[in-house]
Amino acid sequence: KVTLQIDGHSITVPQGTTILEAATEIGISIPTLCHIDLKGTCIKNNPASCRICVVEVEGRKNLAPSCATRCTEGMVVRTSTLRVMNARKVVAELILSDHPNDCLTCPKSGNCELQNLALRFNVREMPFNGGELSLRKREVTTSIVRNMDKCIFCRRCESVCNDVQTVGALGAVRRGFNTTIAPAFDKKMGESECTYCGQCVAVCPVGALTEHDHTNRLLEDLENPDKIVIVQTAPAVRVALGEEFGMPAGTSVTGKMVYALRELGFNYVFDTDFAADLTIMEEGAEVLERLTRFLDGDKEVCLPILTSCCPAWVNFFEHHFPDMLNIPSTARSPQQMFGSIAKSYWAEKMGIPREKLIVVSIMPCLAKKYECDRDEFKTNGNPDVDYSISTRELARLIKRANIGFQLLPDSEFDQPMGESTGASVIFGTTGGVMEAALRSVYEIYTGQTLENVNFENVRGMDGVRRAVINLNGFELKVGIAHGLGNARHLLEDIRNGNNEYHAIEIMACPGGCIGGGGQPLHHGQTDILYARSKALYEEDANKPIRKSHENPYIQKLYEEYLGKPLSEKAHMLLHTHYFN
Ligand code: HC1
Ligand code: SF4
Repeated sequence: KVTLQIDGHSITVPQGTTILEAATEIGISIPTLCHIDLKGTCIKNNPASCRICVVEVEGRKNLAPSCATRCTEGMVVRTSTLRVMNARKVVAELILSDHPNDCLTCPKSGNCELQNLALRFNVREMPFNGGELSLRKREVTTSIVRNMDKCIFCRRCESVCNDVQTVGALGAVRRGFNTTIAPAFDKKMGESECTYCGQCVAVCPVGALTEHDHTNRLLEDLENPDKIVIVQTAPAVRVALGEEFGMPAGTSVTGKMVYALRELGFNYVFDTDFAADLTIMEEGAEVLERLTRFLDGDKEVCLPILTSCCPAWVNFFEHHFPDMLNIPSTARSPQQMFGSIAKSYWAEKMGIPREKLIVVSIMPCLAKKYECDRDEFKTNGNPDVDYSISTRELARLIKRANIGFQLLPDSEFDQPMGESTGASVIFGTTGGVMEAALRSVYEIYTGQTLENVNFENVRGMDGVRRAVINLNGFELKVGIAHGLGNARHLLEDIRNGNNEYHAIEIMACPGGCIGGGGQPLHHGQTDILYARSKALYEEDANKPIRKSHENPYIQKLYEEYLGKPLSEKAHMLLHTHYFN
């Protein structure tokens, strides 16, 4: 342990603690820009390159970057002397000298860390402006917009893409004034191995990486009298949307969200959770089918089975594990199952022609935009889900439509595709899909009622988790990974023949969908992820039905339309195939 003084306060911290960490512990908030450390996940970037966090250390001539300077015994630190404040302001002014000053039209305005610092440092003029501005590329993909003239070289995106996701789609290319952050050889993101997970967007402090906004398209559709516009909402959206309206992280706003969607003009408000229950029916049946074959001694059976609801994960394994495409479940994601059922079963029931029906999804995710656009989810060019908007886009729409979100009453989803169980709502957090599957697989496999539906041993935030579930004497070994780097380790193990699992859940984003690239920005605070996760488990606990196979409208859907899980019709509408 070492004891030091920061701004006159004495503090004792473990060896190795940085000045920034020590200061944070006693409530002194030193400004940062390039630094990010999402404790409890592996999201971390600490190049100490921006110099915004400098402090004075007694006895040292130069100012020290607090994010990279370790505390030592007897150190005396000052974080807010005039010299320090002026140095930070000059650093901000220098960054701004090569940054477009179009804050008014920037998609990050109001949520931009550079803008916040300029305000905090009282920057009132641009002393270094007037020189040449570096012109860098703009690229629009289905999911992400890359506006590189706004890039400040914090390298957060690069760290998250390389170290956390192990995709390696972003890095510095070219030199000097022409340097930019891009895929290798300055290729387009759309031509790289980018999975559209959106984690680079989630950590970008400025407007260099943002989502592809579909809100104007949606407003036009909602105005069009020839269209019936329906919406589905992903599990993770309801526990994060409130943050955009000043509510504490982890406030569940399901009822207000439904009310707001009706106010916006959607004809029907449905729930992706309904389709998550349907996913469990199909994926659960696949698990049981493969297990039965395995127990019968079939040597050809593919185990472990991997979940397939996360589109960035699907993209990742298609690129990096093309030799293992037979392992993942063939079940489509809940988003796509919803679209498929809405444009077949429901549209037929309602007498709505396919071309008249627009299906929109609200997702915590940016890869969902790309998933909507995949050819295998289209019929004669018409997508099952027309497009997806993120939690942040929905919040912007609600504000634009003058809806006072905080004061809204609760409203209920429409039926039948608004009915869901507790099992489906936990899909939004890491481990939730596995837990939902276990609740159904257990009962169907053993024929016994599961009294305690809480599988605590698959919950939590550790990057890779293992659990053994006793199914009437058979030990089912399950694994859970979140973050693509963790997933890669698991898959490489399996490729090398070290397979200790029967079933694995993988989500691309740290925390699962609650930490998706389309969620309100966490600005490096891990507490937010824990609060969102806790709120999902609370919603689950408060649901009258907590097992997917007990959803009465899912039972009806099979009776009236699909027959049984893995039937020919179910295969056609609810399953998919993978490409390399
Ligand atoms: Fe997800 Fe899923 S849980 S992928 O994380 O399986 O995005 O929330 O909607 O499709 O249900 C996301 C969340 C979401 C799907 C479901
Ligand atoms: Fe990398 Fe994900 Fe960003 Fe693509 S979206 S560049 S995979 S972090």
